[in-house]
Amino acid sequence: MGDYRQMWIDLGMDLEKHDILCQVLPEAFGSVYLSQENRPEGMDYFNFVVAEIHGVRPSELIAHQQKGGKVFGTFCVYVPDEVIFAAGGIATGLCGGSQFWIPGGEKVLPANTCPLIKASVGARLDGTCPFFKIADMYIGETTCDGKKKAWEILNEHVPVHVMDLPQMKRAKDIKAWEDEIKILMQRVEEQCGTKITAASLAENIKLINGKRQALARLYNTRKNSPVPISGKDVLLITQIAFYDDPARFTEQVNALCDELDARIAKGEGVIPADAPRILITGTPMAIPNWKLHHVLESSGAAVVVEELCTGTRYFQNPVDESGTTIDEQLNALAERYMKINCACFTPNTGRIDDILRLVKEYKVDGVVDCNLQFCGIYSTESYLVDRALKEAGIPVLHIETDYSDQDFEQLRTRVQAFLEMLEK
Ligand code: BJ8
Repeated sequence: MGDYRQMWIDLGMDLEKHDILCQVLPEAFGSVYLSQENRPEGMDYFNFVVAEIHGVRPSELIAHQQKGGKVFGTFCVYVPDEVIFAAGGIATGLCGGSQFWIPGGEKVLPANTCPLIKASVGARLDGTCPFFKIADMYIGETTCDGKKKAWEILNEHVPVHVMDLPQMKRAKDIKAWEDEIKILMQRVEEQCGTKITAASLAENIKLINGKRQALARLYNTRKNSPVPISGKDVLLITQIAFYDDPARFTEQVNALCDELDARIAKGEGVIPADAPRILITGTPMAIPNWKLHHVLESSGAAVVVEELCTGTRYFQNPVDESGTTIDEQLNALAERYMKINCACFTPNTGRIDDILRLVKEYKVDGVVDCNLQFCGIYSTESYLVDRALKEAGIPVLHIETDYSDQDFEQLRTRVQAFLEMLEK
């Protein structure tokens, strides 16, 4: 990584603690990622983004602020980035995916809080993540109870605007979400000192749709056998999608897809064609949470698709681009975002329909339903996921884990037994 010490000092970060993180991350990345063989050349860009994770993009965000721009940190795929970019702001995902931040979170949160929330709060309170320090405002949402309470704690350090997400999908709920997007729009306009116009919103709906299309193209390449790219690499790209510059990211993903198309034409892959094909469903995997993919793929499986917020939930369903007035556009945004299937909704049958559809489209042999510890909504929904998959005759393995490496060997044993069962 380049020398960004002065920038981190200016941000008021805890450099001593941060140095420890800077030592651990390259090691973890090297053993999980750089050990893979025959990776596409197009991964070089994404390797670079990770290697410079606390340097390059943070400096771009600071440069934006120096020109008077604002940065908004987000924690959920329901928050419409389009509105933030349309006001001239920059949206950046902030979910924490490292064990490193857990003790910091546990200083203010109960230990039986999900790791994603603990890590996110810890990253801010410990001062070891530049993204958390840079953001002028966080955008929270009323998805799960842990997050709702975490906003109150974070709000003591940085202004948090909370969007009230309805938890059913009736017409009145979609309308209510549209109203919430309108309120967000006003708040973002106030912060940025700009006015969103139908033209700026249309432009940014296109921009974010472009990112979705590129990701959809990338995922489509994985329908082939052998897969031209590992699940690990695709997970990394999806994680980077949350904070990279959207136009540059789209360009890089499309360039990678050109290379993957050429591989497919030659029948070239990264994992043998007879490897068991796995779909992962469950709670999101924020960077640098690569544990499950690593266990699966280093045990001989090919992860071919993720029904996750760091997966298909993030990019499927583009926003309708035909609206010409702000009201039409807000309605199109609400319609699109309310199609996301999060377990905080009741009922959430769309998620099960999606899993069954993806199993067919990606010719999946088995499903791993993996939830973060203490996530009540997803672990409760597991019962319904499990039943639907069993009824459809699809083998499923249920896993509950956290960010630590303590259960790594136990996970490996369970995953290997599952893969052996699929091979029979
Ligand atoms: S749309 S999944 S990103 S809320 S934080 S719910 S793991 S207990 S992240 Fe999420 Fe939006 Fe839904 Fe997706 Fe559970 Fe943890 Fe809550 Fe979590």
